[in-house]
Amino acid sequence: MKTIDFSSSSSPSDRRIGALLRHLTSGADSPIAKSSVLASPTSGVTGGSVFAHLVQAPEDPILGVTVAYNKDPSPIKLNLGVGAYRTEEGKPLVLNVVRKAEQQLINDRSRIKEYLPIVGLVEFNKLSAKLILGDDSPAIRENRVTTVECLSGTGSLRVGGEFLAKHYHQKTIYITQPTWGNHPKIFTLAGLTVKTYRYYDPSTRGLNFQGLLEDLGAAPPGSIVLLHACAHNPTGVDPTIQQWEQIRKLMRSKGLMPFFDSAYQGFASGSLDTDAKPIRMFVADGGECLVAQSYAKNMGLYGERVGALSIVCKSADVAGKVESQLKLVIRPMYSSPPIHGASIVAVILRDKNLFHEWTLELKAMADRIISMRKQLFEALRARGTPGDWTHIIKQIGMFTFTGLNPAQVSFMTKEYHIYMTSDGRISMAGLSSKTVPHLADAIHAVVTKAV
Ligand code: PLA
Repeated sequence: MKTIDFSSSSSPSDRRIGALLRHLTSGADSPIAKSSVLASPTSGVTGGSVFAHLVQAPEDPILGVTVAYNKDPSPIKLNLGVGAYRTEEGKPLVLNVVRKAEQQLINDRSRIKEYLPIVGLVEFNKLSAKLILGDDSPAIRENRVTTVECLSGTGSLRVGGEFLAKHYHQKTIYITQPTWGNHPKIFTLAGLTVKTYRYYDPSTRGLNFQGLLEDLGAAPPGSIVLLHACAHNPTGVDPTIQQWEQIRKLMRSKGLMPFFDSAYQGFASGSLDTDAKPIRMFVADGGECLVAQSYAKNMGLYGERVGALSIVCKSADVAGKVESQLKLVIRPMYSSPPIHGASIVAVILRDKNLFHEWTLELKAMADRIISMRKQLFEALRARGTPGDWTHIIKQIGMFTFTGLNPAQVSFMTKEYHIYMTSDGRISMAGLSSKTVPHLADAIHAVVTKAV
């Protein structure tokens, strides 16, 4: 339908009609107002909502656990769902070094709140690439790495996924079976086809290395492969360095494209360098890869949504073109990233003393998680709980993949107010010496009960 703008017409009679229309439509009960509003399904006057047909969507399998936990009035409730670090007192932790960095930022009156460039805070990007690839990385020295600040790990994966969907010749990404529940959704929405490769063997509660090699060996040449850099989520099972080397050789021989998800650098071993080793092995061979970094866990900056996507290229020339195209992905998605979280990270990474302090705080978090593993294992042993629970101490990082089934999880939630994801994953970082006995009691009850 063509609409005529009477108000701007040069004809006096048209302008009069325009004025009359405006007059008639300005009153709520004017005939024209009523009829035109009635005809509009989005108006407040007519009956049903245009969204009435929607079905209630289920809660997110991980974040929904917190929603359920928050509704539970029980004083003994325990949230082991989302991977968020808690202190021995069960409280969220803001790192001391983060407080110091924030104070520095606040004290600096010259700081402004202008938009960042599309690629984010340039200093943060440089420091992030160094943190993950190493101070002495030849790829950085040769300007072959392009890094863009993104919205934490999730945003980095999404931007990387969309970039690949647009510009890479292979549109299939292989992800581990099982994996973090958001991976398939992120990559599907980014425009890639998602397939899985074998990773975890429930019978050994360890790595199915043979299955992994077979599946990657059978993937079409050039396929993208998502690799958890360390502290695999949800299983806590990582390849050894020797196995990583075999994976690298196989992938390079088939031209598979590595896409690393590094959400837990420093959380697995307590050392930033050790946890970055698999990535550095791939970069050292001169080949290309993508790396998504998150500062949510290792700097405790969960809600600041700060992360980075690095793409290691064969030459500086290619890296420049890649960056120009990444900007075209980011600009219509969220325009440019936030300034605060990236500034905190930059302050810490650029200052030797703060950096050192951070590594100590990070190690303390990693050590507390390791100690929780030992305590839970001992508590089950003390109770004579049937089954082999050594995987609790063997697995790495934030999570233990207990092997409990959904019915057992649901029993523990109902009877013991312990909240965890239905796949039996528990966040060791949510546990404390005080709550270990309660969890051990619940596990003991559920495995001796034949739920
Ligand atoms: N990649 C992996 C493997 C993750 O486990 C997570 C977070 C992310 C990326 C994304 O983290 P970010 O966007 O916050 O940086 N996984 C959590 C939280 C800790 C979540 O589900 O969002 C988890 O409980 O699994």
